[in-house]
Amino acid sequence: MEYVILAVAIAVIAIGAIVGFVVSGRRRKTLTPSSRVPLGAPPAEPQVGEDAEIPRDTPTRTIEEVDLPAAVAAPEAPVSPEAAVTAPPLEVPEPTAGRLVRLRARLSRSQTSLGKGLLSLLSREHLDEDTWEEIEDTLLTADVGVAPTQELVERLRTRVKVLGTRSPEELRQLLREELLALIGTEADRSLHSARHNAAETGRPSVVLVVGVNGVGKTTTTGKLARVLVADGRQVVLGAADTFRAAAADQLQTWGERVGARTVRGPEGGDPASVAFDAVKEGIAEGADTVLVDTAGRLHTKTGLMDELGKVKRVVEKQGPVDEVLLVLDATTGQNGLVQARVFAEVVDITGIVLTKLDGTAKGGIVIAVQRDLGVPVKLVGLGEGADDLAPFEPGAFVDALIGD
Ligand SMILES: Nc1nc2c(ncn2[C@@H]2O[C@H](COP(=O)(O)OP(=O)(O)OP(=O)(O)O)[C@@H](O)[C@H]2O)c(=O)[nH]1
Ligand SMILES: [Mg+2]
Repeated sequence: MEYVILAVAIAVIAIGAIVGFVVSGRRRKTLTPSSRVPLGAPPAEPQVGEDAEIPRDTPTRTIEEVDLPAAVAAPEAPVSPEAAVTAPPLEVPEPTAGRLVRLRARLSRSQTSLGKGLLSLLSREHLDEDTWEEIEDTLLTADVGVAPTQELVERLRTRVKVLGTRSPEELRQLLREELLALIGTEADRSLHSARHNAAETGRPSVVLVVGVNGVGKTTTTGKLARVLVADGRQVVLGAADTFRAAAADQLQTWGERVGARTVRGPEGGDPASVAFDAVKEGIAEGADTVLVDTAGRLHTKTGLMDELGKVKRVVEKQGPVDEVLLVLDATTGQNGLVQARVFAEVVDITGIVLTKLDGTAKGGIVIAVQRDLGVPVKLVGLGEGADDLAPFEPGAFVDALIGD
């Protein structure tokens, strides 16, 4: 009897458990669909309900997507719609053709003492010795340099004598020709910044920008990046001025404005290794040009000059440096020549950038520095604006000096 009661009890418990399980399962089945597709939920936001099902400790896709591009993608990589909202729009630099003509007003304002001064002196009725001396002084004051000044005065004397009567137009033409002859129209002033022939090396061109502190190296490197980008080139910048973090920031800001990547190293790091990495990056990216900005250094500190030599040698491990641009501040006049000579001993300068020509009457330095180094002026800086760097054109420069 006891066994019968026990069996009945077990049977009752087992039936109860089965009924409970089936009911709770039904309840779950009826709840789930209603929570996934809420009735009356706006069709525009179906993902709200889906998100609600994901446990809180599971990372959402949105976070992963935001992290990844910052960690691995290049700035030049196709921009995702989210990034496009935050990234500043790239600037479109002005075309380079005819920039010197556009900027000539700035030049002539500060150079009147040279060109216009010479013209008015040559137009005097009596060209006596005192007047010739004044002409000479005008040229020397404008930093043309002693030897070129004497040459020019000699040639002007001879030609004026031959002329006899001197109309203002004849004088202008004569002066134009002689100044042009002094500046030279034959030199190759093009910047060697094009990518090397893929059949040969397929490397980018490498441009080193050197000069003492404050002359405008970083500004020029930034402006040059814009010039190259405007011409359709892909540019990588190397911040080899590692003395101050601010120097790399300054360069990077220039680069970001036109979409050029900046390779930088730790503050106080080895400038040569940053320059090396920049070229390596340029090769990896298939860039056209790598522009390397170097530290402004006092030419009297031989150790620092040695370092510049090292930067060049290390870069050359990956191929030749195509262009070494020496930046000179035109307002420093003859002092610039002293600097130029020191730099020329350490690195083979291939081109000169004369900055701040907008703020000086000493445009004659163009003539003096070319003479001294035997290296052409390739670019001139005519202001602090982003597009105030112009390819140097002797004709347009002389026209700006004397007016046409
Ligand atoms: N007016 C004028 N100012 C210029 C020109 N080029 C550069 N500058 C200014 O000169 C100052 C120094 O320029 P930077 O490019 O920082 O000079 P830097 O040679 O890199 O200086 P360090 O890195 O300290 O050696 C800045 O205020 C520039 O805006 C120019 O052509 N005209
Ligand atoms: Mg700098």
